[in-house]
Amino acid sequence: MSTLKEKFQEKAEPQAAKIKEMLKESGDLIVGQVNIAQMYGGMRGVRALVTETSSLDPERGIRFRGYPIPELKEKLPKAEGGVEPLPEGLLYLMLIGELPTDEDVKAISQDLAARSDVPDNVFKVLDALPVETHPMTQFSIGVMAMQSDSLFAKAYREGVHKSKLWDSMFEDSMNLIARLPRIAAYIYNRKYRDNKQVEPDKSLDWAANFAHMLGFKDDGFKKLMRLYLTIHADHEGGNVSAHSTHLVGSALSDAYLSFAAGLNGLAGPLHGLANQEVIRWVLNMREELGVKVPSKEQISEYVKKTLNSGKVVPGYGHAVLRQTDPRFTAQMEFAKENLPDDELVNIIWNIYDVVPDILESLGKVKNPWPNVDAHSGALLLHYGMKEYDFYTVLFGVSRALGVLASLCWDRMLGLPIERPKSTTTKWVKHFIEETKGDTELTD
Ligand code: AMX
Repeated sequence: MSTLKEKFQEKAEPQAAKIKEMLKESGDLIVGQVNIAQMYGGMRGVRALVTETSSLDPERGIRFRGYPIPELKEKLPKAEGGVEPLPEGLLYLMLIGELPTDEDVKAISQDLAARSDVPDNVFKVLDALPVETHPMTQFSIGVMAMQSDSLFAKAYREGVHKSKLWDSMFEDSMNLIARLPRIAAYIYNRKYRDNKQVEPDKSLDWAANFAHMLGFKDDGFKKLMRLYLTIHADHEGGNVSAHSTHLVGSALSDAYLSFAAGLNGLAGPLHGLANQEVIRWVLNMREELGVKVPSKEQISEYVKKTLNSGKVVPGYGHAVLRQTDPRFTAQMEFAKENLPDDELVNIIWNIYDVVPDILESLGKVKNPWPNVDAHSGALLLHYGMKEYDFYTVLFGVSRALGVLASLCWDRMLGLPIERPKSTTTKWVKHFIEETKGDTELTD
């Protein structure tokens, strides 16, 4: 059986050649326009990136290589006796563009286990940080501490031909994916469990071993981790973590430098940090109201209070989606199946009944529906992970799968350094004056 790297090469090399041809023939076709509001408005809707691994439909949500989440849950290989997909299978799908077999996935699990040893210096670097440092900061530093191992940086320094750099990018990406759970678990155990570290169990799959190293023995938590690490892996190319990884990688920075940039973006409260913000917000609501299970009326009042104090309702809204996030739905289904009577989960569902109408009534929120972060914290809390500052690290472990698969594609396609044109408000004002002047003239 050929290795994942050989399969990637078999698939991606001819694709890279076809894209070159396509660009020669059709590179000058116009796909869109940009208006002034988009220049100041975070470039919403500007179609200016190519990302192969997944694509986001505003109404139907994420498609990984064309497959929506419910279909993935059905078609991706599972652990023995398991019901949730294995994230290794999604990595295969994103890299190769085809569904893997059970053997393909087993081979990835074994390969990741074989690559998973973390150099001692990384733990020393983490130990040197004040324990109160936010877990995402620690995680990013942990990733950076491994950068000296980069095979890509070494290959570049040794003058490897540009067309062959994808090979060392692939190796770095797989090494990084393999080691992230260990680093994340180390941070968790040092910060929250009196440094009680758990040695990896290399016979387990990637997600189950992560759950094990985090000190969770419950099979339910392993099951949750498999689902969690699958659904958070990718959300096309324009979101902050994917785009920053891609952008930094375009300077031929290696996978460590690029992924650390992505993690730092994920750590923002409008992006991946929203999952910790949701739980913080829900717990604050209970505390302020002095009730364990607030009624829908009480939730409604609290939402209005949040909005009136100039804050966002965390876990709601999206820059692209215009419907309930299928990743929210997948977690809701998991909860209905596994923990339907959980108090906090029921509060999350009541919030879902109340928030969209209120956000809609503001008349400015483009998507009043819940995103992925609205549900995840309640599931984690159910299994005993109460340290919500850590939640975004889980997101980061998962996000590595998508953004690093994309980075491998970037190098295989030989994409150039990213360098869009920026402009000044002075230029914009001048442009408006000229355009209006033209309009008046033609009138
Ligand atoms: N609560 C209150 N106001 C909201 C809101 C929410 N959940 N979502 C959007 N708005 C407001 C915006 O702040 C903006 O207000 P302004 O004009 O006064 O500045 C207005 O509605 C229009 O915004 P938009 O076009 O609908 O959204 P956007 O594309 O600018 O931002 C997002 C998208 C996700 C940042 C925003 O919806 C938000 O802040 N949500 C809460 C934070 C969150 O859950 N983030 C996680 C997103 C998923 C992820 O990346 N993990």
